[in-house]
Amino acid sequence: MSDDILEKVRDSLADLDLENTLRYVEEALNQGVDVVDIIMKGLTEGMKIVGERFEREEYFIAEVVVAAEIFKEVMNMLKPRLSQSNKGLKPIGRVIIGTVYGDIHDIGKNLVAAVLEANNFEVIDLGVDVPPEKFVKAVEEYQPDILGISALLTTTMMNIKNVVEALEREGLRNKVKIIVGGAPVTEEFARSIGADAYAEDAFKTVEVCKRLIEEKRRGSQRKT
Ligand code: B12
Repeated sequence: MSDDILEKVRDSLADLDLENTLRYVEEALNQGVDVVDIIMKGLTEGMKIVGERFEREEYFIAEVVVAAEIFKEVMNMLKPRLSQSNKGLKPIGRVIIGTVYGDIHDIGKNLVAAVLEANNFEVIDLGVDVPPEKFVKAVEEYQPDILGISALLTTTMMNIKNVVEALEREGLRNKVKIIVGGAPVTEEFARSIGADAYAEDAFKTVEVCKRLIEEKRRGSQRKT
């Protein structure tokens, strides 16, 4: 039953049909389907299909832009439902997040930020196309527990390394845990550039960030 409606959400997003995407998301909510499933099995899977159609040249940039807009609109509607009642609670930790220089993809980063906030992290979002100096300045200014860096292109992935190196040069590397992610990024890559952690999706990110905070509080500099 719930798989059926999630397939409809997935396919209407993939077919760039805003009206039906919203309708099926409403229906899924009315059926009691978990918001997490709507996001991961419906919207994210739909976006994967859009990527595949783009690769096969069935879609062009214009279609991908429309899909991105639908995704964002639905997320605006779902975001309040993601939040647990954190009001009055002390945040678990502070996270700065941004998409690397040369890269303007932000749907995944925004989703990570929204899910972290819903799980009681304080999040400072630096946006997209963020140069290393801006990451460095933000780490200096806000002294976060964690820095999250997103890259969606194989060509911009290496720019994450420049951020890690810039933090090292400024003597800030040991003050912050670094987590990286985005479609082309892997655990192996994360290790190879000296990041502390990798997470494959927004919900895993919460788990990993909690672990990083504990490690940081224990004062351990051990790589994860
Ligand atoms: C939407 C999209 C766009 C939109 C972006 C709109 C926006 N506001 O973000 C637009 C149209 C602008 C775009 C442009 C381009 N794109 Co594009 N795009 C996509 C597409 C279809 C979907 C990406 C997406 O939003 N997915 C949904 C989200 C929810 O998933 P996600 O981003 O992977 O995020 C999750 C995880 O990765 C992780 N995560 C993400 N960030 C972080 C950060 C941290 C810290 C952590 C822990 C985890 C984490 O958690 C997220 C949530 O669960 C992908 C296809 C794909 N398969 O990824 C191509 C894709 C990424 N794009 C691609 C390309 C080539 C381009 C362009 C170069 C096209 C062009 N010729 O102009 C430009 C580049 C522009 C630039 N300089 O950045 C290629 C990249 C190929 C490669 N390997 O390098 C892809 C893979 C498409 C393809 N199959 O060819 N694109």
